[in-house]
Amino acid sequence: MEPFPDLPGFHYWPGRLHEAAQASLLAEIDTALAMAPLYRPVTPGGKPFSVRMSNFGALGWVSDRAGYRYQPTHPGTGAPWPPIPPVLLNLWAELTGWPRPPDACLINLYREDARMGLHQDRDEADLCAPVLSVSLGDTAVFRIGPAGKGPTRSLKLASGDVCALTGPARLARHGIDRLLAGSSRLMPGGGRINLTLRQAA
Ligand SMILES: O=C(O)CCC(=O)C(=O)O
Ligand SMILES: [Mn+2]
Repeated sequence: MEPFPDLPGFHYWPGRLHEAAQASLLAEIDTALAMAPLYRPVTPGGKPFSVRMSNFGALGWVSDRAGYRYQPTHPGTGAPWPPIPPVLLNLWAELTGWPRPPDACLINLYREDARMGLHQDRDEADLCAPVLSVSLGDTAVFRIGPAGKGPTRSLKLASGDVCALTGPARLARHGIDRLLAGSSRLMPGGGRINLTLRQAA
């Protein structure tokens, strides 16, 4: 569905992953994170992010003093990122219909007070390829507005919800205002994981 008719290209599939699928995806993420541990990146200005990150895929999004970029290895371990789980590749094929598979999947972990400021995803080579986002765990207040001028509005993203930025909404400004702590029991200790699939190269 398109929840905001004045933001064509922003698609939303509430509850796309049922509870058992969420739990098995979370188990796959946990296994992968043992090899590619979550870490706290800093902005190019040196400010720590409030989310912790890791990646799946041939390329992973990283940020440090040198800037934002995609790279094939984990900045801490130097090892390649773990492969993107097939369930996510299938979701991309089914929901986006894009002819090429994603080569990058950013993993964001939000604990209670974490947030993400309003930004555009624009570090990818082809800014026409869609961005697909999967939410697990506590509900987040997601904010989105058009690429240029125009009002932002919010949408609650709950565990199992999937959304996509495509076409005219590909460069929409978006971010996470806050979490609704305690809204999901999926993750031990609470919090939220967001998976963002992209074609980086
Ligand atoms: O956590 C989210 O839902 C958004 C994540 C995001 O926008 C990003 O990683 O670029
Ligand atoms: Mn983003």
